[in-house]
Amino acid sequence: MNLRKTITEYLGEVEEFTSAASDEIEAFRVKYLGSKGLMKELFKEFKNVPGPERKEVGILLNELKKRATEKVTSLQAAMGNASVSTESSIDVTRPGFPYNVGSRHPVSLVMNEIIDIFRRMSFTVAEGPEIEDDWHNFTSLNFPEEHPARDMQDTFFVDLPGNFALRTHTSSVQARVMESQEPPIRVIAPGRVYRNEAISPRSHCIFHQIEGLLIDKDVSFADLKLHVLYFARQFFGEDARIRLRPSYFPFTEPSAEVDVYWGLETEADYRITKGTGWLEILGCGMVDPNVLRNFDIDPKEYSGFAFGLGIERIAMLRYEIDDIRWFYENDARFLNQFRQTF
Ligand code: 2NM
Repeated sequence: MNLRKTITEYLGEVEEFTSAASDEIEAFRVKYLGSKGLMKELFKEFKNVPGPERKEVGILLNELKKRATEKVTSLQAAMGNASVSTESSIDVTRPGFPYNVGSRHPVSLVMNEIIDIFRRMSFTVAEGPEIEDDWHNFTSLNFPEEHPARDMQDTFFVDLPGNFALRTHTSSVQARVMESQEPPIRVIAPGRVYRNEAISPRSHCIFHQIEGLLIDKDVSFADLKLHVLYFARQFFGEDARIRLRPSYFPFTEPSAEVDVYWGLETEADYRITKGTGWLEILGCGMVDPNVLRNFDIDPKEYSGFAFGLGIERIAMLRYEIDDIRWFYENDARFLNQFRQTF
């Protein structure tokens, strides 16, 4: 092996090598300077070089090592600078619009729309804890001790000292409002509630409600009807029609369920309204005097109405969503359909 010739060839190769790719530069480094690399091999070979040539070959060998090292250092430095400069530079050719700012969840969209309607009717928004005690979630609201809602089957109890559960409705927020404020009261309580129910296309153990409460002097059932009708027309359109059916809730007497007329033209209308043309949108009633008394509000002086509606139900109608579970899957294909661009 003519070592001098070999080294000269490698010097040429080192001279010509160039790359901006980190893996190529690393391969070059390993080839020349790695622990089993060319330089190791050539230095081993150097031991066999006869005396008269040793000085010249030795100088060449050191030169090759120096050049290879310099090459790696300079290419790595250039690459580092290049990547820094692309990251910090702004691509002025990128389109500025549409600008994707993500999306609001359909539950939030509907919740905000309903909140806005009641804000315009001078209701304020109240919030409260999701872990509630028995008094605020049940007892103060006239739920008898043996009411089925208090059962393990319906309520998620929380393993804390005291009698705590995940709130089953946002009425617990209204309870806290009545506890801390004097009438007149006009509040809505939007929020997440929990019920120990089997999960199906129509129901989930987590969902969202907006409940409303109005207490003042001389509040009548006619006022309740007026507010509900006004809401229905704001939300479903100016020509919306409603009907009230008698119902039962522990905290209201009398109580009613409210339907909005949906129509009965298409096959889907038949399916959605079960052939009636009417759709239930909320429950409501006059606040039971027992509830008022629990908060030291005199039922002879004051009366009030309350209502509650499920957001997911309304959102499913508005956006034609056929399975409530879509709301909690965080599937981007679902959520992106509500994306807004600016
Ligand atoms: C409903 C139906 C009827 C309701 C009652 C109260 C409170 F706290 F004032 F007693 N808040 N919300 C109520 C009444 C809720 O949901 C279907």
